[in-house]
Amino acid sequence: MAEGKLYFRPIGFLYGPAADAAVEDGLALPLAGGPIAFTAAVLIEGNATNSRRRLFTAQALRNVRDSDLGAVLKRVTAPRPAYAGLSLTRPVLMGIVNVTPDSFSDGGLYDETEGAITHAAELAAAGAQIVDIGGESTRPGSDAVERDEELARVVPVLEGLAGSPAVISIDTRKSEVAKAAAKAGAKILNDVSALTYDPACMTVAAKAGLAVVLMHAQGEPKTMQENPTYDDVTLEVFDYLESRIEACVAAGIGRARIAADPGLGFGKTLAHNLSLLANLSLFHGLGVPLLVGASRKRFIGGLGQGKEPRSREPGSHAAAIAAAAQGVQILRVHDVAGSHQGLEVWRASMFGTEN
Ligand code: YH5
Repeated sequence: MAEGKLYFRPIGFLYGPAADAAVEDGLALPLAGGPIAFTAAVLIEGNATNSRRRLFTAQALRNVRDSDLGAVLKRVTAPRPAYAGLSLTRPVLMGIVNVTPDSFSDGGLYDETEGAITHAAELAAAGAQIVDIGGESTRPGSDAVERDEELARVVPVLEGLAGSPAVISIDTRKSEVAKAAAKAGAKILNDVSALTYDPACMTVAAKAGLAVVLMHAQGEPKTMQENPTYDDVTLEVFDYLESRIEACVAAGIGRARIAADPGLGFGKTLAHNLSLLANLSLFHGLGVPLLVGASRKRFIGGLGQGKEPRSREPGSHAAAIAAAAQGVQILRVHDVAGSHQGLEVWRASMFGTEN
């Protein structure tokens, strides 16, 4: 059947008891092991420049005899093991902690360190199961930060977080920072270059037993928003993440320790970001947990009004819920308390309050 590669986008989602009942009756299939189920799927055959789309119901899929389809179905429906010790059956919040001079008014390293430790503790108390500590701004237009500067920013914060109930994630592209972070207790390496900026990150993650987040980006932070182009953004991002997952597995980072992220805002126009958001469920075909970070990014303001990052919160909450509704397991957010409230209300309305 397949001409070229086969991609699979689950659609028609059911939640909670309705999902369980439909799976039981063979009318739906579990998305990444549940508790969301999908009742149909778009099969995409081809590549980024030439592809064909066909819609199948979950029932009709059972009559398709194709080994590529069998393999992708297995990846899409298989339960995801715990990631960095966290169960993924409910949305997990990753709270963002920036340890960069521009996020605090008066500079001084002591204030910066204390401020970041306090902020991380507040995020954990508000419902963040992961706190992501970053000492290099990778926003559009940012310059790279020297290794020693980045180490000086993040290591005291990581040390101050020893004993925190949250899983600690280090947002870095540098192996020396990843190594120091692992030593200070970080369990996740969140790398916006998917371990390509500094290839030694791969060895550090494998040796230290870190879980990793592999994020897609086109270009370098400084220039990535100048003229990003794709033939088909979702298929190209999918292929890239798939190849990075395979590279990590080959380097000894177990599949259970890998999460994938389409990298909203990283070398993407508004249209690219919206395509990715609308097609997030495709990425379950990677067979690993998914992470999405839309929080306060420029494209949120590009839709509503929102010039100031803080005024982008309502749109950020909507994006987080839209991602969770497609089964994205981990959401990277600034406003943990607000996101937690929004997701809990969404969950209770869609799943009922029993589980
Ligand atoms: C991400 O998506 N993003 S740093 C520009 C903004 C606001 C926020 C005001 N690290 C991600 O958060 N790691 C960053 O406009 C990330 N996924 C993962 N895994 C950029 C950021 C931001 C940029």
